[in-house]
Amino acid sequence: PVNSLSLDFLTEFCISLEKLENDRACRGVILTSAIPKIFSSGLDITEMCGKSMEHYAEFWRAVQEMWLRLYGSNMVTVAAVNGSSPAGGCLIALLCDYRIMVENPKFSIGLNEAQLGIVAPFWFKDTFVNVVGHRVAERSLQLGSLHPAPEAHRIGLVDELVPEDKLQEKAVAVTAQWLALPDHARQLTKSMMRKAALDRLVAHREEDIQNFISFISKESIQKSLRMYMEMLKKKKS
Ligand code: CO8
Repeated sequence: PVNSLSLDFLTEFCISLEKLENDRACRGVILTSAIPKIFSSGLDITEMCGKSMEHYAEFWRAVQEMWLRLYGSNMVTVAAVNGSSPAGGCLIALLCDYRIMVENPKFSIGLNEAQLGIVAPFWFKDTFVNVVGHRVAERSLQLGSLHPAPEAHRIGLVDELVPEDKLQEKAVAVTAQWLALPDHARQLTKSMMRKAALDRLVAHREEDIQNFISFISKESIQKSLRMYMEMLKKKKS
């Protein structure tokens, strides 16, 4: 109901992306949500609570896989952010080539992990720094900020704001603009800009999985996540 990134969602997402990547007729992808007001609620917190070490490893590998495939995609990728986009939701947008968000200040976007008592891994941070620069990323990450759309635009986290009814049209126009360039030159340029970050995760993938498992299975972290989930439920009642 909130497009949370569960293991199943991430697996399906990677398979779909791979199919499109291998389809020579497909040169660009627009990522958006079919759910009104929510782009994605980020990683599915229930996948990180009370599960086995094997499950944490499998889940984290799937998150890494999504990151590697989307950040390294040869296609033009445009995020049409039509609602709230915390944490992993923000990450999906960050991995695209261009971000367009609905101008409604009620929708916010950011890497808010610190608010949950957890820490965004270095590769989340790398993509954030590559979009907004070091200082803005540092402050935003330390505070776990969720930026309302106008602020997200001001700090460069999203490239453009549009009225809700113009989002799809704008995303198609931007994609067409990017696709007007020769694929080869654009793809090599993209790869040059992103290679260092991609190589870094590939080189440290197993170590990163072990770090995640030892971090997430700590009782203090499990407690923070449980409290956060309770807070989400209480907010509703
Ligand atoms: N995972 C699992 N369940 C979720 C999540 C989530 N991320 N987000 C919401 N839900 C559940 C809620 O608990 C609620 O469940 P129920 O119906 O059983 O009570 C249901 O979805 C609907 O949620 P809301 O009532 O809150 O729906 P709203 O429309 O009012 O709000 C929001 C939607 C804005 C998306 C809101 O739900 C929200 O803010 N969710 C939390 C988002 C969040 O903080 N996500 C962070 C996830 S962590 C992450 O992505 C990166 C982790 C990096 C790992 C670090 C290494 C250790």
